Amino acid sequence: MPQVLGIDASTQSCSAIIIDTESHSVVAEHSVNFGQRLPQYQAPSGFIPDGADGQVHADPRMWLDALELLLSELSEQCDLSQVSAISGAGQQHGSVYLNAQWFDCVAALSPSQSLAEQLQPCLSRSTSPIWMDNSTSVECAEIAQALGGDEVVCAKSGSIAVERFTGPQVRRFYKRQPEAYAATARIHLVSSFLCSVLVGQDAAIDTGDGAGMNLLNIQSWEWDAELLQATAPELASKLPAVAHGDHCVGDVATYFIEKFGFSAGTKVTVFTGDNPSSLVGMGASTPGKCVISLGTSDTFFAAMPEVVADPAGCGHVFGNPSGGSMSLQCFVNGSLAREEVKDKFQYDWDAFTQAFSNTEVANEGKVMLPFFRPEISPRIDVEAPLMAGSDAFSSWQEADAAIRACVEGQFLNMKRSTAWMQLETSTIYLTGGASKNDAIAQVIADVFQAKVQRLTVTGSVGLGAAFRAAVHNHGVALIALEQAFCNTDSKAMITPQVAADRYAANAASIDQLLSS
Ligand code: ADP
Ligand code: XUL
Repeated sequence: MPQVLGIDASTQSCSAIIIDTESHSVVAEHSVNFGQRLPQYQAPSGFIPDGADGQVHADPRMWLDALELLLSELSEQCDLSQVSAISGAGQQHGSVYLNAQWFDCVAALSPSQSLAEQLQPCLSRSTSPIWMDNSTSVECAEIAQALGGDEVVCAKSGSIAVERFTGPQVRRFYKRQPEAYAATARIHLVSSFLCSVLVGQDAAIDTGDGAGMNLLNIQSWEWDAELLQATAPELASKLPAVAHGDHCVGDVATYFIEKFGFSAGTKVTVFTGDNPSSLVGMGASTPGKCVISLGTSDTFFAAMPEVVADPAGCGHVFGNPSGGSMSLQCFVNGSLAREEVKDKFQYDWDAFTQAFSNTEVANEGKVMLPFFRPEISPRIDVEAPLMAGSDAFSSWQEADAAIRACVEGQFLNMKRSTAWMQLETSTIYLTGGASKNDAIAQVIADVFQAKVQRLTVTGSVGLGAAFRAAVHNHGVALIALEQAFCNTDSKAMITPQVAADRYAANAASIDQLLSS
């Protein structure tokens, strides 16, 4: 059977795509938005707002309920018994804490009750810290000190100790709730948690998502004993196995066969992180293509021919699900920052887009770094945008200029922050929820002096997961899938409309804002 399913469990929604690997068509696509469909979890943007001390958590039962809704609604659109292989991806770094009941419970899921009802007793921590959490500065410093400095942690794990990464999050949990930590028998990532549920057994963490934990050694691709020791006691026994991206975890569990009509024997490939999966779905598995993803976070990433570390300590090396490694830089103030500026003026996306026609490129020198929450690229602990220009602009009296400044500032900052990757950026491949916005794409083209391309099939995270299921379970050639599904819409290509030096003064102002 040629149909494969890719699942994308991202920050704000859980989505699915089914593709036919013989006819090269999209069979079905569906998405469930957490905030809209599951308001009982009080997470309008996928996380519980207003956490104390930089804490950002979500309820893992919300992800389970969303998975059920997604598959139930998908089964109304198409026949899931035709799906022969599945893989998936999750928002990176977030962690799920489970007690010893987990192992038996996940293997005995009954279709007469929901996943959330059955797995709730297994949670040793009721909520999960996610990638937006920045509450662990103290723990990051402790881990760095124990290892002998940031450089050592970075050389081992591909990143310096980073607040949102799983290891520092685990350490904070261990320090603050030692009994609950002791009662934790397994710590999963969002990706490996959902994969485990799907196969009804404890699943491995892949090298793509595992490298976002400050626990995995990127030379050996095994848990690093020193990093584990610096993080929390007896951590090795609480972590699942590590697997490369081609690992087949098992067959889909009876729960999903009986409830949603999957066929017995449907194979499941190990899940990965949303960004590594997007790398595959964008047809960027081999070095040479540079991707910007505009999801909840903005990310900039590419497959790398060799491991390159960021001297500023803000970038990351992750495993590439297709082999080798990838580099990535993440910007916290992405889509939600654009939304904040839009909502400040009660604009909709059309009015937001129109603002670019009402203003000039480079915005008469008015610049903004829209850091509504502390930024990580670069690290700045502020909770309000940094602005420079006229008084009226800086006091939010110029709606259209503020919108242009927000977007221009985001990508001027992205350009300066990602220079360490030394990538050839004459073409940039754009994906994620905001990538459909031509005005944003034009700013990217102008700032980077690059052609901006988007794929005709959107949802690169789910598409990458579907590709991985087809490649690793059915031996389908990745190149054939890329040729069939990763076509760019040439009519929608955006090219630079201004000279390279047009942004020079604004770039200098951004440098100044960042250094002051
Ligand atoms: P994630 O995968 O992180 O859950 P998505 O890739 O689905 O997120 O992107 C969601 C974001 O896309 C929303 O937060 C929203 O700000 C943004 N978005 C949606 N439509 C537009 C638009 N027309 N212009 C700009 N941004 C948009
Ligand atoms: C990457 C990161 C985010 C999350 C959510 O390091 O923190 O991009 O993966 O998309």
